[in-house]
Amino acid sequence: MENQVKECHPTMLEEVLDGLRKPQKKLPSKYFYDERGSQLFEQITRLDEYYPTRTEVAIMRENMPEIIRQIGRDVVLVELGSGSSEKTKLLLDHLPHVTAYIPVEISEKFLSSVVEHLRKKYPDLSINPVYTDYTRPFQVPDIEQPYDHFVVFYPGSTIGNFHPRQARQFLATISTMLEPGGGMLIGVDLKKDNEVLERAYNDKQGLTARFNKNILRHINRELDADFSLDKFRHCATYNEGKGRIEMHLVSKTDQEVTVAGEQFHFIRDESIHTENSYKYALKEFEELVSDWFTVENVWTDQHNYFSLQYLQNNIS
Ligand code: AVJ
Repeated sequence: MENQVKECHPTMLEEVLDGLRKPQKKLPSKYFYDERGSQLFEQITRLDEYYPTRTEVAIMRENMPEIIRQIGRDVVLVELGSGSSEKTKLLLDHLPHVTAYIPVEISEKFLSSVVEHLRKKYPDLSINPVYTDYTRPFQVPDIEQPYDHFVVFYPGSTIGNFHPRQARQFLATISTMLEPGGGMLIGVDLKKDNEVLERAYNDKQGLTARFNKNILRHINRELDADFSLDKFRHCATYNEGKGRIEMHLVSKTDQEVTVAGEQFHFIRDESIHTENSYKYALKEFEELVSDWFTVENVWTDQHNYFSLQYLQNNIS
């Protein structure tokens, strides 16, 4: 992978203030993931209502030999937003020879404890964690051992958090990072019945609501802000026209909130848009990636809820 030119990127404070100054207030969904947020997300993945994780893991288990063949030998596996690395363990248990594993994760505390666990479980594997926000250019550690190619593992349909325009930009960046022969193993959530979708983001236990509100807690701690979590309610609906689940935090009352000395006014029922989760038809996704990647393989479940895809880098 080539090193990237370091550009000027806004800080968390700039991104947060920028979002809150908009007529429709919004916050970048990556700020859900402090240590607590990462743990809450792990709990969400085990909910009955939340089909994506369970379905993706089942797809992996059912198609393992083919997936392994597709990834190939002597691979450097880069995982973006590695979280608990649960799905990676499935791959690592089956891949014949992995040169190195590079988990990339924004939550430092969370990643360091996962890496500790992985080093015990795979003592012979070279693990080179990168603690960063992978939506910004980052340097991939030098790989000392000989390797054949890079594969970027991007499971969970996290690509759905990007607006399609941003997703294209992101794919273009990944494509320039990959040397010839490289590819991407990516999870993509599919369009389906609205009810199934909405249930997945409105669980009975209220875990998704806590996860959503955790973004305010994270901002309070990190940026000297004074959001009261009790004064907002969780809202998640499927926007059919745009093909996305939208999560919002809705103000229960008129209120003022201060972030790093700047005041923000909320009227009752005004929302902060905290997340988009785009759902794709297979054709739409193929079209989305086509400037940079060829869809080599698509694996799905029996209900066509979710897909795991192998994208081959076009650019050589
Ligand atoms: C991790 C981005 C794939 O969009 O389904 C779960 C995050 N948000 N519940 C998703 C999430 C609310 C999740 N992704």
